[in-house]
Amino acid sequence: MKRTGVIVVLVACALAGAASCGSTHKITPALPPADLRGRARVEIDAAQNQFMPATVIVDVGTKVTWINKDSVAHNVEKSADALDFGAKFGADASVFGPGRSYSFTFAKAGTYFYTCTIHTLMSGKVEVAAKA
Ligand SMILES: [Cu+2]
Repeated sequence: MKRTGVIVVLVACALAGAASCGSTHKITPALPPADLRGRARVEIDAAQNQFMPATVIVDVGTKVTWINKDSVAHNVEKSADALDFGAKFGADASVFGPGRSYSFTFAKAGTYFYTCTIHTLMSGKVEVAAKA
């Protein structure tokens, strides 16, 4: 009986996505980061209610553009307890509807968590690496 309970919890977490189980900074889907260092511009799709790739590694100074490829509005907002992005960050649903895009240039190294507050399992992370 006890073992069945553990399995039920694991399945529930898998179905709900990692963000609902444990740290608020779990990124879904939990795929390896896309290492996009060496590029001046990087694009992240908002598609099927996910940011893809959800985790990217970029250089300081890279311009990241989020593109809404869904048929519904999303937003891009700093996660509640995330590192200060160093400048005004984010796009609300009125400017990030279907087909719209939003860009932000990361000026400081660090790990930046963001989310769509409409779809709470929709979250991402930008790891900004200091140039070697
Ligand atoms: Cu959304």
